[in-house]
Amino acid sequence: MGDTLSFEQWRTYEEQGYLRLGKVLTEDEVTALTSRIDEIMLGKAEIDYDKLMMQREEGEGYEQSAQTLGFKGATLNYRKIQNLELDPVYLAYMKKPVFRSIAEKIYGIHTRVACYRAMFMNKPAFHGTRLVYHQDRWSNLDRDPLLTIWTALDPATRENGCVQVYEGTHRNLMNPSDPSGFLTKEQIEDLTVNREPDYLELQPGEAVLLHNWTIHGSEGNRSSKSRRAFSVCYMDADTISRPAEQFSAIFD
Ligand SMILES: O=C(O)CCC(=O)C(=O)O
Repeated sequence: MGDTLSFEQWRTYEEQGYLRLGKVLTEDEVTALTSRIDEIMLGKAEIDYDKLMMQREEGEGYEQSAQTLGFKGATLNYRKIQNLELDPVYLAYMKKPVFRSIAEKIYGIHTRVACYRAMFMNKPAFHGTRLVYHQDRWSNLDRDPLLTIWTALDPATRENGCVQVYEGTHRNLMNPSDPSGFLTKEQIEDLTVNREPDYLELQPGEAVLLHNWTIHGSEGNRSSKSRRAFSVCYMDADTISRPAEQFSAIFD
């Protein structure tokens, strides 16, 4: 794809709260990212593991681990790995010109953009926790990040727990005073009773632009292959968090 979105694409994004971007990675680039994350999970990467948030999925005789800094054993059975902006291979992907132009459109050309979260999300074969419907927002920030790019590294299918979204839900914040963006049981019932979500089935190397308020979630993986993905949330670099955190600038 090119480095800028068309007028039509922006209109679809504004209506839906998400947009399928199509292929943003070549096959070789996908292989570079998948090999790298496997290397990280297996403890073979030259990286400061003490700075990576690594959460192990349950399985292989382990409970799901806490989301804490540091390596938790050589296994491909990780659920989540955060702080991947510290990895040069992932950082290079995050800086692609197309993402810069999307960030400029969303935050304005004079806004410095930082990474709020650069996160590997994995659903190992026959595993993977169900992620209940939520909006991506955090009340410890003085303004909401608005932009997430979710990229499939493996095929993402209904069977292996692709992301499911509800169109048009980006217009309202469901629980403004709640610290997290998770919907209540009643809100989920109301939302799902008469409506199917859009299942974001994607090929490896395809990405979706998501407004952070778009309600989304995913099921577990019922297949024999992993569902690896990379999700990056870009924020206004002037965002203040409590307690204070440092965020790495991505686009100056
Ligand atoms: O990968 C998933 O299943 C969901 C990821 C998610 O919630 C996110 O990227 O914000």
